Amino acid sequence: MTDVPALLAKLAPTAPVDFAAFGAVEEVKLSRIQTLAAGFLGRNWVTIPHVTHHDDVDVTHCEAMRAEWNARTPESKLTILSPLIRALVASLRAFPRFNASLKEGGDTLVLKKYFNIGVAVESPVGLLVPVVTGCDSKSLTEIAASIAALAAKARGKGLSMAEMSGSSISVSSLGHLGGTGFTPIINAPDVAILGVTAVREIACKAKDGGIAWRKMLPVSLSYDHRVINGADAARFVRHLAGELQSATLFD
Ligand code: CAO
Repeated sequence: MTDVPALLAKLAPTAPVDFAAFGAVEEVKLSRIQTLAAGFLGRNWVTIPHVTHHDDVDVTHCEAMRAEWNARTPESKLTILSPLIRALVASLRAFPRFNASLKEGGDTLVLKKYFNIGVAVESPVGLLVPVVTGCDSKSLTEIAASIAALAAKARGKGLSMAEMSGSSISVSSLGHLGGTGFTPIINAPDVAILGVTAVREIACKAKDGGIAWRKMLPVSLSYDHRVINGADAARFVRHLAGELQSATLFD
């Protein structure tokens, strides 16, 4: 049997490096938020056995409905994030193990009956994950308004610890910047995080054998392999894909 503490003790220590010996450098202090986040991210990366499942989700219909919505109600425009959160809530209902946390000791799973979605927000002082509460009872407009209000607070340093607590699962969207996939770090005590990158048009085979251009959203689901197995992660993402094509997503 492997003696894990003994194994860790044998790892080479990280030696201090005098970077200035190699050329000009400048030192910049990390912000308080960055220092705190570093501790949490490092802990989560080391203590949770992460696996990331990648897939492309067809959002052609969703994007058409969103374009219609935005043309109809320009005063409350939506990005893809709000319908994505609604589809995520429906997927959590179908797969309760994704809306859970492991209790200390690691032998009991707490299944949550609430649907609070953490949303990673980039701010000048670092990454913050405020939580949009009660997403199962919020309209798309209310979800979008909550994200906007929380993001504004995060960027203005006004976010409280309470507003960053109690998530079911988290979403990290880099879609406005591009990308084809990444490996988001789970926001413990959640057991999964959904990363999304930029929607892009892909030529697919149409039913008649010709070419059909489809809008695809790349999704990257990191999950805690102690709680979720790979097959369930694949099923969860396929379910999410179905929910994003639902005719009632924008009702
Ligand atoms: N594909 C293509 N375009 C997308 C997109 C996607 N998946 N997601 C958003 N966009 C577009 C929006 O439609 C919007 O377009 P318009 O300017 O034409 O209206 C534009 O990108 C900007 O969107 P946004 O970022 O303002 O809004 P959002 O609802 O997508 O996201 C928020 C809000 C707060 C989550 C986001 O601003 C943010 O801070 N993301 C950073 C998350 C992050 O850093 N994650 C990394 C964590 S790991 O280090």
